[in-house]
Amino acid sequence: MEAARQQAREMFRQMRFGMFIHWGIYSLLGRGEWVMYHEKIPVQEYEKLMQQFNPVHYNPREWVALAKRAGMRYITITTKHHDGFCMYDSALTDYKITNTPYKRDVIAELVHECRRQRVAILFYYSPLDWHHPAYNSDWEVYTRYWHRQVLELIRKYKPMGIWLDGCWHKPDNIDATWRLSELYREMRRIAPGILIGNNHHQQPLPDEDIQTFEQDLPGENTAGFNKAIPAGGALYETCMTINNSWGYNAQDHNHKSPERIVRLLAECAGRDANFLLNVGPKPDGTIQSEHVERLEAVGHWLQKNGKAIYGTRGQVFHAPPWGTATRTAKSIYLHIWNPPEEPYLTLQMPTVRVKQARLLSTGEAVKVQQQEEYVLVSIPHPLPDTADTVIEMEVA
Ligand code: FHN
Repeated sequence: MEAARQQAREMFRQMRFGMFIHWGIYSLLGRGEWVMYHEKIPVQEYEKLMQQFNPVHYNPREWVALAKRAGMRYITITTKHHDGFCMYDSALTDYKITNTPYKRDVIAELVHECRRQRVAILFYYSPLDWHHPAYNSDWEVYTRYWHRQVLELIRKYKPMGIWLDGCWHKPDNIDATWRLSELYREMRRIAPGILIGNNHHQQPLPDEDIQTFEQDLPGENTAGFNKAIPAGGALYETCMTINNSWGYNAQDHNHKSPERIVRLLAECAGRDANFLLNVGPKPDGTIQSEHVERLEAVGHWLQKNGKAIYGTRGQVFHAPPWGTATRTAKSIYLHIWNPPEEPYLTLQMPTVRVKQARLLSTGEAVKVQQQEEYVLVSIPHPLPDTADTVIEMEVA
């Protein structure tokens, strides 16, 4: 594997926490990103949204600053969703953001801010396209179109990775149908270190770097497209919504609590997975306050406990009832939110010697009793952080 690709994979894994952004002209209707399909809106009707799209309050500097306040190290944004509308200045279509009253290339502006604020950026792109006339009439023409758009995105904006989503629409013989290997080869020719993810709901292809688990944790389900397929070396990434909608949905108030989001982040890291948490900006370019508040709460937790997430690996214990655990070469981090009755944890760790332990957020020492086959770790009652109390154990 190319050194540049290997390096990008390692950097991606160490980042652990990203912001997913689903934003498009569908946000004008406020009923999610599938509104065109669910409400059977004819293409000519839906296209009119383009003339209304004018996100005057779009502020990429604030979006990136929010991601950083949340402790997110990368952003993955939709450049084209299934509706076919391009949120960037594509040379291959007029159905794009620069032909709206807003006129500006929102992707270019976000890329600039990410570079300035040193946040990595990846692009979501949907090969599935409800708008392009050739999608249903001339598969060769349409394949050339979408392949060239992906290459255009890489050449023009140099993202860290491409996150494809929609090949599940034609799932048979997926590589040949969508000519993925041919595209991946060309992607890697022009950008050797580019990361490739494809949410096709099947086993990752050899040239794919990221295996996506949508609204799910690796290993949680063994059925359907989320089954925890033994990654052929691919990195795991769970993507989730804060409420239940990817694109802005004014009626969806089912927002996860900050506590639940912190635990999902820890659960992902404990399963050696990144956590890509989604926001669906409003048509005016702002992110709804319920999501801003939750992101800032997670960022506050990460300020005190980030060492137990960033740059760590998972798979330390198998499904511990008390929470989860992450590790580095020198430390094991116990993430505790469901403590046992006893005032201690019993950890089966026959080959590990614990040198000392402390509460990560305060540095307060924690008592550890080393036995032959296991270790007893005292836990404070009540837990100082009900969302996730982290104990750092320095190990020999
Ligand atoms: O259909 C899309 C959906 O709109 C959204 O983009 C999610 C995000 O992972 N992916 C597809 C559903 O699997």
